[in-house]
Amino acid sequence: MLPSISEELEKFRAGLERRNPGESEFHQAVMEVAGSIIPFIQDKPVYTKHRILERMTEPDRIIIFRVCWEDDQGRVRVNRGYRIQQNNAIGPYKGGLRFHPTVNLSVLKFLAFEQVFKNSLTGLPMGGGKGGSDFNPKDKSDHEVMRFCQSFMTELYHHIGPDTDVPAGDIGVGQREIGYMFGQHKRMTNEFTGVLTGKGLEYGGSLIRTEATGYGAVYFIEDMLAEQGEQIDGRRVAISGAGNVAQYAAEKAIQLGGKVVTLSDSSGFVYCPDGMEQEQLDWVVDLKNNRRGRIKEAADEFGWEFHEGQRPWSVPVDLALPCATQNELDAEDAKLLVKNGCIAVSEGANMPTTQAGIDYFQATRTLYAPSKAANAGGVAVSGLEMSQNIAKMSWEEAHLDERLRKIMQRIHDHCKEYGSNNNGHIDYLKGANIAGFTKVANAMLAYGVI
Ligand code: NDP
Ligand code: 2IT
Repeated sequence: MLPSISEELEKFRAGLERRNPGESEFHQAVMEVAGSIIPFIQDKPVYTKHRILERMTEPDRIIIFRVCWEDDQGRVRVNRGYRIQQNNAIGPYKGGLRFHPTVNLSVLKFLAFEQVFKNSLTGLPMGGGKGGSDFNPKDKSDHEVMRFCQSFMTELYHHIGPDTDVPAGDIGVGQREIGYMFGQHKRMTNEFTGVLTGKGLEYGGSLIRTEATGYGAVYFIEDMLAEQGEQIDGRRVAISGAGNVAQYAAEKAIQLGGKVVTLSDSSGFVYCPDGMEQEQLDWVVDLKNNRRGRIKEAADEFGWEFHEGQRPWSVPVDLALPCATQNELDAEDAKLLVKNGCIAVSEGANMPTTQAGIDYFQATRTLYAPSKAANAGGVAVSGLEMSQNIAKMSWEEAHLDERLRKIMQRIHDHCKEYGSNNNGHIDYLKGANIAGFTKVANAMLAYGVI
């Protein structure tokens, strides 16, 4: 007799935990995918015989290195650098770099694993990777950030290249950090190539890349709502975070007539019950990107409420876009959101909802767009930046936004195709996992046992 799905899943979990002890974020991301894929492949022995899912959980390679630099007082500082090259079955490794004190192997392995499925969903030829460091750019001067980035790239450059591995930004890595790293790579190789994405427009960057992740997450929620005959116009929207993804999710939500009532950072959230104006959002963008201030200053400036140490999921909203970090929305938050009338969630951040939170959204049939689908717009426009670099051309803004819009719509439709249940409910998580898996798995089968 064939083992049951739950027996298969438990056996798979035991192997995963034995091979990767203590890596809770990595276990969480893999088991969330396995929950869709193990039932899907049960009657497709080609995938089980070739151990495709097991092979996908094992990174192609992990590079760990020391990063030494000198602070403004002349003291020697030591950080750890990482690059996880997870899977290049369908294209060069591609994925961001995160600089944050919470960075460790488990966090980067979960991000690299997710990236493989996300990049596959974009329809572009990109494999998956992720990297970063436990360096904290927040309390450092520009010169310290520059010295760190130069030291980091002095080691990383051995392992990357436009046809090998193309890093980009993530938490703590924006255009400033990309500029310093690209400059160092160019200096060391004497080559000007598209080895990083998210570059400044003057040196090979793409229009719409800065906006792409946030815009894409809103386009996805627009498509989920349209499927139900609904729209964003007039809806109340809670957004967490105040960084790159949150800023442009807020901008697009406002453009489509939504009322953005919250933003947050790691110190708490601001509540603006009537919805913020674009000019107020511009002020927040300047605060965060140029003055590098705290979100409370926006509450002081505009007379909004500030809720110290809290997350924004307790206020009544129709739509929620978690855009800060992993596991920032748990089952209690999910219950509160649904109780207060929330009908749709689109994840701008990577894995922001805990498994129990996801289960609650699924059980209540709340429209739920998982990060690997909802935030794929960022890496998709990174893929378009790579194409422009290879062609030595720059495409126009309207063309790029249209490409992004179409890519998000196609991801939505793929998720619907693989995630539609008999009861009429669309399980976007199952759809995203299966659609993302299939392309990578079939490429791996073509290569044989490697
Ligand atoms: P930024 O560094 O620009 O902004 C991060 C925001 O999240 C800040 O407001 C930060 O607050 C908050 N935050 C970070 N860590 C925590 C924490 N532990 N607790 C509470 N708040 C926190 O990063 P991005 O906007 O680029 O990234 C946000 C999310 O989106 C991440 O999950 C990232 O992986 C994901 N993502 C990013 C893409 C991109 O293109 N940039 C693409 C796809 C996904 P504070 O300043 O106080 O730390
Ligand atoms: O999580 C992500 O998709 C990113 N941080 C963007 C990756 C990229 O290569 O643009």
